[in-house]
Amino acid sequence: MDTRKEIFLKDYKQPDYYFDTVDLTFSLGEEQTVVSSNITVYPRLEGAAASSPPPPLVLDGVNLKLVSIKIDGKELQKEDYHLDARHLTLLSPPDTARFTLQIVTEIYPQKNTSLDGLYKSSGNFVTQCEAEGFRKITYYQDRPDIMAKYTCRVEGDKTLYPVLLSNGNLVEQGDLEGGKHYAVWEDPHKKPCYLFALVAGNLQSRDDSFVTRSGRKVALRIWTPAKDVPKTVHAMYTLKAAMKWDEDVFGLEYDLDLFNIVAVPDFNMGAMENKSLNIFNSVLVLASPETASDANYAAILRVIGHEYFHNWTGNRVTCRDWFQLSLKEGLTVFRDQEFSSDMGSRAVQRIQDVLTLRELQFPQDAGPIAHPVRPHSYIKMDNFYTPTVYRKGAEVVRMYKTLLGSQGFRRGMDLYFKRHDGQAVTCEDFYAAMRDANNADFANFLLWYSQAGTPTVKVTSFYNSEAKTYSLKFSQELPPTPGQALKEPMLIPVAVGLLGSNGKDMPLTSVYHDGMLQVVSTDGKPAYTTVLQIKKKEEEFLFSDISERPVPSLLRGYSAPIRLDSDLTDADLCFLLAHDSDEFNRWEAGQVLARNMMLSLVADFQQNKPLALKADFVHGVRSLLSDGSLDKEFIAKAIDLPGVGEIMDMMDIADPDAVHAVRSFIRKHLATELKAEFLKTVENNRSSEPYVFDHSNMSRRSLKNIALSYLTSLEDAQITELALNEYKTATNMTDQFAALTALVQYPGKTRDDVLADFYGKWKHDFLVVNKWFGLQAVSDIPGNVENVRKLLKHPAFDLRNPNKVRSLIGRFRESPVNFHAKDGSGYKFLGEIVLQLDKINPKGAARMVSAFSRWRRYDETRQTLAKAQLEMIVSTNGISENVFEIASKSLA
Ligand code: 0A1
Ligand code: ZN
Repeated sequence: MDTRKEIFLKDYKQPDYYFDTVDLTFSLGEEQTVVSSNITVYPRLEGAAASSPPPPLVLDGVNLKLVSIKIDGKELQKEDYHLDARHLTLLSPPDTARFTLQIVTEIYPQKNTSLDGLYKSSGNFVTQCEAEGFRKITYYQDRPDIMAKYTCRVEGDKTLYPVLLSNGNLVEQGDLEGGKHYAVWEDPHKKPCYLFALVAGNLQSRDDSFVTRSGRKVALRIWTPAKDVPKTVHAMYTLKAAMKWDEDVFGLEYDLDLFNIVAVPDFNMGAMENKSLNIFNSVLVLASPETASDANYAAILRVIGHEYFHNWTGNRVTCRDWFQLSLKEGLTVFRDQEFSSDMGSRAVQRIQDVLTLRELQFPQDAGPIAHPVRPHSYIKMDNFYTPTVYRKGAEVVRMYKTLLGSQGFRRGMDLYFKRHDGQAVTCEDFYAAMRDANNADFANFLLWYSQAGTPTVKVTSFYNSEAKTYSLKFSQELPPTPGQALKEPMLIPVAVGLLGSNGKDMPLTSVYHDGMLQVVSTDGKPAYTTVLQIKKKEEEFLFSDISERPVPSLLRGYSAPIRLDSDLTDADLCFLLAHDSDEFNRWEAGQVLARNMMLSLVADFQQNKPLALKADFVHGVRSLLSDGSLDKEFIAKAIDLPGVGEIMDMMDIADPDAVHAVRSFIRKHLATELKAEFLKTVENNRSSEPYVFDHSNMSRRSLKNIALSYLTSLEDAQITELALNEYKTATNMTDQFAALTALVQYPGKTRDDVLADFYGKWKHDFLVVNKWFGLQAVSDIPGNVENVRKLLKHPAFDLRNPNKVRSLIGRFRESPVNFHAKDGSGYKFLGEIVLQLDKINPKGAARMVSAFSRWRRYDETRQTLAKAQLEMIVSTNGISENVFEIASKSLA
C-alpha cells in the first residue's frame, strides 16, 4: 500500500453516512486508556435514492487497538468488517434509517510523543484533535463535515486527576470505587470531531465571569498548575475584552454558560479552539511583568482573542473539508488583527502584520512549497497550517473589507452567519455571502483562493499640466508557482491618495477609467483616499482637476498582499516619509528607501568597494528620532532596518554574508553618527513606574530598547556599562531581556557573564529559559553551531518539548551567518536534528525541515550542501509522511 497518498480538493465527495449523536466514555489509566464510543448513524440517502445494498461505512483509525465493535447491540464477526493500519471498514451496514455503532478501543497516551490525539503533558491528560488527531482516539469518520452532538464521560484516579474536563456543560459528577471519580459533559452544539477535547489532571483555575449583552452569565476559568495561577491575570483580562469586542464589532455573543482555557507546557502549536475548552501552549497564557516581555503580552492578547473568535468563525460555522482551512483561519486571523488594532495602535499593528507577512509568507509564495490560500492537494494536512493559509488568507478577507467598506463587510458577515450557522461550508460560501449582501461585482476576486504566488503590480504615473489630469497606469504580473505555470489577472484593490506640494492630501473628485467617469466624492464631499480596482493585466486611471503634479501615496494601509513596483524617486519617498497622512505608507516609504539603499550597498560589498552611508539617510533617522509629534512605537518601527531575509528575498542570488555585513555596517554607522540622540532617547524613555501593558508604555519601552541596541553595536566600554546597568536595574522582562540582547551581540567575557547570570536568575522558569535558548541560538557570532550543539545537551533542553525545539532549533535557522555557514555546518546540524525529531514528533520535524525549502536561492556551494541534506532526509528509511512531503517538494 502506498502510504504517501496525495489527497485532492477536486475529489471531494459527500459522506455516505452522517453521525447524529456521539457518546464517549474514557477510562483513563496509567498503562492504557479505554475509549468506548456509542454513535447514532444515519445514511445520507434514504428510500428510493439509496443504493442497495447500502455502501460500506469507512472509519479512520490510527494506532488503535480494537477491542470490540457492535451494531445495534450485536457484536460484529470478523467477516463483517475489514481492518488495516488506517481504516476500519464496516462491509454491510444495516439498511435502516438509523443504527447505533458501539466501538471500544484501547490507546496508550503515555507513549504518545506526537502530541496529537490523547497524550500526557506534565502528568496531565490532554487532547489535540485538529486536523486529524481524533482518529488516534477512536474509529470515526474523521472529517469536518461530520457534525454531531457529543457527550463525554471521563473516569480517572481522583488524586492524580482531580480535574476532569470536556466540551460543553458539566451535567454529572461523582466518586467511583478504587479511588476513582467521574464527570459527564454534554455539549449542546453540533461539532466536527476536530473540536473535541478532554483534559484530566491536577490543575487549578482563576475564575471570573462575563455577562453577555443579552444577559447570559458565563463562568470563565483559566486552568494551570497551582503555582502558575497568579500569571493568568492578563489572559483573563484579554478573554473578557475579546468577548466584549466580538459583541461590539460583529454582534456575536458567546453561546454557553462556561468557557474554559487550559494552559499546557507541551503543545505543537499556539493554541486550539476546542468548543468551550480552549487548550493553549503555556507561553500564550502565562505572563507576569518580571517573566514575560511586551511581545509576550501582545501575543497572548492576539491568540486568546483568536481562539475565542473561532467560536463563531470556525466552530458555529466550520469547514466542509480541510482544503477550506482558510475559511476559518484567514477570517479569524483577520479578526484577531482587528482586535489587536482596537486594543492598541492601528497603524503599528498594520505595520507589524505586514512585516510578518513579508517575512514568513512572501518567501513561501516564492518557493517550492508555494500553494494557494485554498490548496489543491496535500499529503499531510498538518503541513498546511501555513503563513499562506493564515496570513495571506487574512489579507484576502481584509480586501473584502477594503472593497465593501466597514458596513458592507459587516452586512456580508451577518449574511454568512444567517445562511450557514451550524454548517460545514466552503470559501465560495463566504464569497457569496459578501457578494449577495452587497450586490457587489467581485469579478475575478475568487482567483485569490486558487492562484499561488505574490503578484507584482507596476505603476507608472504621468501629470498633464495643461489638462490638469494625473494618470496612473497599472500592470499586474503573477509569477508561475509549482503546478501553476499560467495565471489570470485578479481583482486587486489599490487604495490611493495624492499629496500636494504642501504635503496635504489633495481632494479627489472624479476618475476616468475604461471610458467611464467615476465620481469618488461622497455626499458632495471630496475623498482623500480612493480605492482603485485593478481587474485586468493592464489598466489606466485618470484623475481630473489635479492642480499640480502630486506625489502619489499608493496602496495605502497595504490594501492588497502584493509587491508594488512604482516609479517614485528617492525624493518622492522622502516626501511621503515626512508628510503622508496614511501612517502605514509613511513607514513604508522609509522601508523602500532603506531597502534600495541596502541593496546598493550589498552590491558594493560584493565588489569589494568601501561602504558609505548617505548623509540623507542619517538625517532622516535623526529627524524621526527627534519628532515629538510621532507615536514612539511608530518611530521604533521606522528606524528599524528591513530584515536580512527581506533583502535576500529581493536578490537574484541570496547572499547572507553580504546582507548581514551591510546591515551591521549601517547599524554601527547610524550609532556612531547619532550616538548623542540615541543616548538621549534612552535617558528620556526610562521609567521607574511599575510595569503597565498599554500602548504608551510599550511604545516608550520599544523606542528606548531599539536605541540601546543601536548603541551597543558601537562596542564601546562606556556603552557596555550603560547596558549592563539597564540590565541590572530593569524591573520587568521587556527591559531586562532587551538589555541582555543588546549585550550579547559580540563574543567576549561580558557576553558569557551576563548569559550565565540570566540563566542563574531564571532557571526555575522554563518559559524564561526558552528565551535564553533562543537568544543564543539566533546569534550571529561566528561558529555558533558548536554552541548550539552544546546547548542540545543542556539539562534544561528536551527534544520532546516543541517550545524548546522552536527556541533552540527554530531560532538557529534565522541566523544568516550560522545556519547558512559556507562550510555547511549549519545545514548538517539541521539535517541531523530533523531525523532525530521525526522519530518523536513528525509535525514538529516537518516544520523544522521547511528551512531548507529555499535552497535554490543561494550560491552553488550552498545549494549543493543544502540539497545533500534534503536528499539524505528523503532517502532515510521510515521517515514520516510529514517530513517526506516537505522535503520531497523542496527537491522537486
Ligand atoms: N486551529 C488552531 C491551530 C492548530 C492547528 C493544529 C494543531 O495541532 C497541533 C493545533 C492548533 C488555531 O488556528 O489556533
Ligand atoms: Zn485559528
